[in-house]
Amino acid sequence: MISPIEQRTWLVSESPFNPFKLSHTETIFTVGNGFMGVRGTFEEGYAGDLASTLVHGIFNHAEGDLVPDIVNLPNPLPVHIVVDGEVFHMTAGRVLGYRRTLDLKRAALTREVLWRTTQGVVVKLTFERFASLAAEHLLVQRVRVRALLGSPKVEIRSSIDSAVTNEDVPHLTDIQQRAAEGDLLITARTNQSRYGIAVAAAHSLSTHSAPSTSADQVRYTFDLPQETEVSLTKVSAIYTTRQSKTPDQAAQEAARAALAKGYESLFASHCAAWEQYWHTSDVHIEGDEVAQKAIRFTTYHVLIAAPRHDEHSSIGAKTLSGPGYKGHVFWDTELFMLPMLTLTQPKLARNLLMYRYHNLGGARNKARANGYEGAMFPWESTDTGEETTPQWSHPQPDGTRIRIWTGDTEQHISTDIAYAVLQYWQWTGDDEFFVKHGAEIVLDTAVFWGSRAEYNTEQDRYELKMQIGPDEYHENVDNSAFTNSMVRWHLQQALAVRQWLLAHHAQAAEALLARLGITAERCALWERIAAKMYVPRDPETGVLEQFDGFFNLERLDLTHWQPRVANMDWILGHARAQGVMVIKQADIVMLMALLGEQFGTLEERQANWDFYYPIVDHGSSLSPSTHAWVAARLNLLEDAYKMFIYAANIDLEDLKGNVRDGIHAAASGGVWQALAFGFVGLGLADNGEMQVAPALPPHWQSVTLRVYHRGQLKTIRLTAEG
Ligand code: IFM
Repeated sequence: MISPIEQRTWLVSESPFNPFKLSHTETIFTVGNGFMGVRGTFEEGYAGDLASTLVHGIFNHAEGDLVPDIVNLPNPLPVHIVVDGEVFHMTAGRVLGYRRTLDLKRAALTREVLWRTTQGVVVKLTFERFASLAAEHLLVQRVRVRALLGSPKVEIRSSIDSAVTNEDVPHLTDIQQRAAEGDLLITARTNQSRYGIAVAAAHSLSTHSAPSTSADQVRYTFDLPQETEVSLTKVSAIYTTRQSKTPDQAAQEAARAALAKGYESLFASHCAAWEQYWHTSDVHIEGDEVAQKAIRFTTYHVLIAAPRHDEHSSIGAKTLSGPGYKGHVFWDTELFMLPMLTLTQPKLARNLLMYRYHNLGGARNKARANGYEGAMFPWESTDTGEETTPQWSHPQPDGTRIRIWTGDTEQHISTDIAYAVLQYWQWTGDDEFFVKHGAEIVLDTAVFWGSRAEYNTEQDRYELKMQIGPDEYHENVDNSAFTNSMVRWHLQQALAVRQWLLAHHAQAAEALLARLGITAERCALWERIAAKMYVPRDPETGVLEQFDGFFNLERLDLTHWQPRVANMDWILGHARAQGVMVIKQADIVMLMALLGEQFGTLEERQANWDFYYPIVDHGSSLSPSTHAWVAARLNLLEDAYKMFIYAANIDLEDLKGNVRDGIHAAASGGVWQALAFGFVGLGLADNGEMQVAPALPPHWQSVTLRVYHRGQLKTIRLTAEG
C-alpha cells in the first residue's frame, strides 16, 4: 500500500483559486514532454494570463528585437463551456469548490471546479491535460461536465488561439485557419527564420452530438440531465518544419490517429513512459516531506524540458515554461541540469551534449570574430549556435540602458561545456560518443584557451584579462580565479584526452588532431599555460582572491540587509555594485564544487567557504544549490540544508518573485546535484569506481537514488544509521 506521505509528495496542488497568483501557477503547472512545454493557463482564459506553447528549436528574430526569441506557438488549450447560456468563468457565477493538481508521477494536470450559474444550476467541471511522453507531438485534453443540480443545455466550444505573440512581439506570419467535421488546423510561418508550424486538433464527444464547425471553432451542443456526465476529448498535435516537410499533414494525421485510440489508451502509454523516467530519476527521501516533494517537483521540470528525440536543441534557462531569457541556453544546462541527466537519463544527456557538438560551427565563428582560434561557445545560444546575448538591457527606470557584457567576456562557458562532456564520458564510459564527438569539443575549446591566454613577461605567468566569472556583479575583471583555475584544469584535461585518444584510437586521433591543428608545439604551449596560469590567492590563508583587486573592495555586512528579496545590485545600482564586496552567486564556491578535493586541502576549502559564504547575495537562483553541495562536503550540515531547501523551493514558493518568467531550471537541476554530490557524496575514484561519502541532514532517515555507472543501473540507499 502506498503511504499517504508517498501519495502527497507526488502532488502539487492549489486550492482555492487565487487569481493573484495566476502567473506563478501558470509556470509551475506547466506540462511538457521534451518536445513541447505548455504553461498551466486555464482553458477559458483570464485577464493577465500568459498562455505559452513552446517547442524546442523554434526561434525567430523579430524586427526591432535585440535578439532571437523562442516563438510562442498558437495556443491549443481553449475550451469554453456554456451552461444554459452562461459562459463558464471563475469570475462569474459562483465557484463552490476548486482544486488544481499537478500529478508529478503521471505528469498530468487536473482541475476540478464546482460551479453554480447565476440561475442556480450546479455543474462539476473537470479539466485534464498531459503532453504525451509516449507521442511527443501530442497535447491531450479531456473536459468533463457533470450536472449536479438541474438539467442544463450545455455547449462546448473548442478552438486554437492563433492571436499569440511573445509579450506583444509578433513572430508569426501567413497564419491560416481551417476546420472540418470536428477538426481544427492552424498553419503559420515564423516571420524571420521561416520555420513552418502547424497545430491541429481533433475532437470527440462521449455523447452523440454532431459538431458544428466554423473556421476557428468546433461546437457541440447537448442536453445534460441531472447526475449525468459528458466528456470532450481534444487531441492537439504540433509539428514544425524541423520534423516534417508537411507539418500540416503530419499534425492532422497525428491528431486524428491519436483520437482514434481514445483518452484512456493515450494516457496509459504516457504513464508507462513516465514510469520509466521515474524508475531511474526519482529520489526517495524518508523523514522530510518538504524536501521529498520539492525534489520530485524540480526533477519533473528538468525531465519535461529535456529533448528526447532531438540532438539539435537544448534546454533554456527557463525551460519551456515561460518567456524568461527568450528560451536561450546558458551554462545552466551543462553544469546544473546535465549532471542529473548524465547519471539518471544518459540518453537525454547525450542529446544535450550533441547540441553543443552540432553547434561547434557557431563557437568557431565566435572565436574567429574575436581574433582567437578554436571554439569559443556563445554565452547565450539558440537554434543557430551563434552568440545571441543581447548587448543592452531593457531601459532602466531612468530610461538608460545598461551594457550587457556577458556575451563578450563571460567566457568560462567553453570550459563548462568541456567539463560536462568529460563528466558524461567518465560516468557513462560512452567511448563511441567521446571519440566521435566529445573529444572534439574538449580539444577545440582548449585550442581557444591556448590562443586566449596572455603571457605576462614581467611576472613570467599566464593571465586572462577582461573576464566575467560566475559572479556577474563584477564585470570585465582581470584574472578571475574561477576562470583561470578552470582553464588550467581544462588544458590539463585536453592534454590527457589527446594521449588517451592516441593510445586507444590512434587513427581517429591522428585525423582529429590534424584537423584541429593540435601539434606538438600547441601541446607544449598548453603545458606552459597550465603550469604558469596565475590564480590570485592570499598565501597566508589560502583564500583565493576572486579577481585582481577584489580584496580591496568596500565590505558590506549583508546580515544588516535582511529580510530582503531584491538583489543587491538592483538596490545599490549597477555601477556601485562593482565596487562592493558582495557577490551575486557561488563563484569560488562553484570552483570548490567542481574541483572538489582538487581545489585544495580541507583547511583551504573551509577558509574559502568562511570568507565567501557571508558575502554572497544569492542574487542568482544558481547559487543556493551550489552552496548546499559544498557545505555538505564540508560537513556544515545546517548551512547545507538551509541552502538545499532554499534552492528546492525557489519556484514552488516563488522565492525570487519572478516565477512568472519560467522555471529556474538550473536551480532545479542543482537540487539533484546538491543531494547526489553533496549529501550523498557521490563521486568517481581515480580508478573510475563509483564511491559515496554520505553527509546527510540529521533528520533524514534515509535517502535512495538510482544512478547509471558505466551502463549499469545502481541503487544507492543510505540510512541515518549509516
Ligand atoms: O546563467 C545564469 C547566470 O549565471 C546568472 N544570471 C542568469 C543566467 C541564466 O540563468
